[in-house]
Amino acid sequence: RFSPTPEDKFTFGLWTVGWRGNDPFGEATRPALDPVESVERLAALGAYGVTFHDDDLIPFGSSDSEREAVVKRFRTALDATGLKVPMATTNLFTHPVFKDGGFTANDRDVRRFALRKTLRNIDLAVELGATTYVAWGGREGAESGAAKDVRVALDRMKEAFDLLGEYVTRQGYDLRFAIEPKPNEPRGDILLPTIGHALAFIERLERPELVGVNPETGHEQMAGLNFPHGIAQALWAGKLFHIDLNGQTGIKYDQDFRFGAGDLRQAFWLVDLLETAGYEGPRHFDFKPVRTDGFDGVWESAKNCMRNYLILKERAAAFRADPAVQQALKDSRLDELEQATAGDGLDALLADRGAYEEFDVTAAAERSMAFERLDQLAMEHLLGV
Ligand code: GLT
Ligand code: MN
Ligand code: MN
Ligand code: MN
Repeated sequence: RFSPTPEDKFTFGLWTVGWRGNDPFGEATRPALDPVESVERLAALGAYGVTFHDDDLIPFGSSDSEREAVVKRFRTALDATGLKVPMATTNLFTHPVFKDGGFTANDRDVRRFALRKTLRNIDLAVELGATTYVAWGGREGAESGAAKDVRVALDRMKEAFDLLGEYVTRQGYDLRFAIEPKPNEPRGDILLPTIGHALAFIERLERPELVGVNPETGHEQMAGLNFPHGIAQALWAGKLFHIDLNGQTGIKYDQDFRFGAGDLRQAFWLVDLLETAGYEGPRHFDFKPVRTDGFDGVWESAKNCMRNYLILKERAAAFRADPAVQQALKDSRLDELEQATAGDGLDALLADRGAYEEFDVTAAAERSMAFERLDQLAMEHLLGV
């Protein structure tokens, strides 16, 4: 029970289990992990796939022959374990050259390098079978006002995504992009800080159909936002191309806890949403195993990201199946929300005296919404009572 299989479509970034525990105040607490070992262990735990930044797999600055050897060894591990690579991404944040960003760095030569680095890894991503390419612009931003002309930087950001879209179209690749929003950290303020900002940006691109979002639990919560609500809007817009699941407790530094830690209620509603809304993409974990632990904690937390998802999936399904819940949903008139407000048309609405002139506002205001009972039922299902 609660043991995953590849059908559950759980995936992990190589950089998650491979995080060595270095933070702004301290050095690494764990040695480096061989990507091949990560592939083998994640497969043994029941994962479906792995994802990677170019530099997670191929150390920055490797020669072409070194690159080839690394990729060959990685591919052999994938073939042996059956793990898939549904997504890949570019590291445009670690090397000092990206200190002012990649696609929106003030320096034009840095922007051209960032694009070439991305295009190069897109070729590899497609070769390995990826259909989603994530773009997290962690260094795209500023610490001070005059340092970045945000409107112009957005022009450069658009230029980058338009070029990437042109490239995959020309190559005939089956690959879509997913922008990952984050409000801050490592920059003081990052461009495209929330799901909403990213969705609005995408509509200005040359090929908006090629670009969606990859929201991360903790990133929206760092902005004080409700993650399931953001995911619901991304689904509503047809833009949930990918998702980064983890844990966060409120507005503070990016905690990247394992999924299920942090805001447990939002995790419950998120799983309920993903499992009922027809989201078919990978359930991708982007977390950092706490730096206090050794590799025991790394594999324990990787296992438990999946276990917690499956527990919440069971709890959410039990909530939806409970006749008392179904009655409570009716009492709270969720079924009425599904009815069009003026399916009879604008003229009928204007002619309907009951809608305004004769509307009993006092009686309507007195109707209880009965939300407290509904939420207590949810909580009891979540707690397994
Ligand atoms: C980095 C970041 C994550 C992004 C990854 C993709 S890398 O660890 O903190 O949220 O998803 O670039
Ligand atoms: Mn992420
Ligand atoms: Mn994060
Ligand atoms: Mn992260």
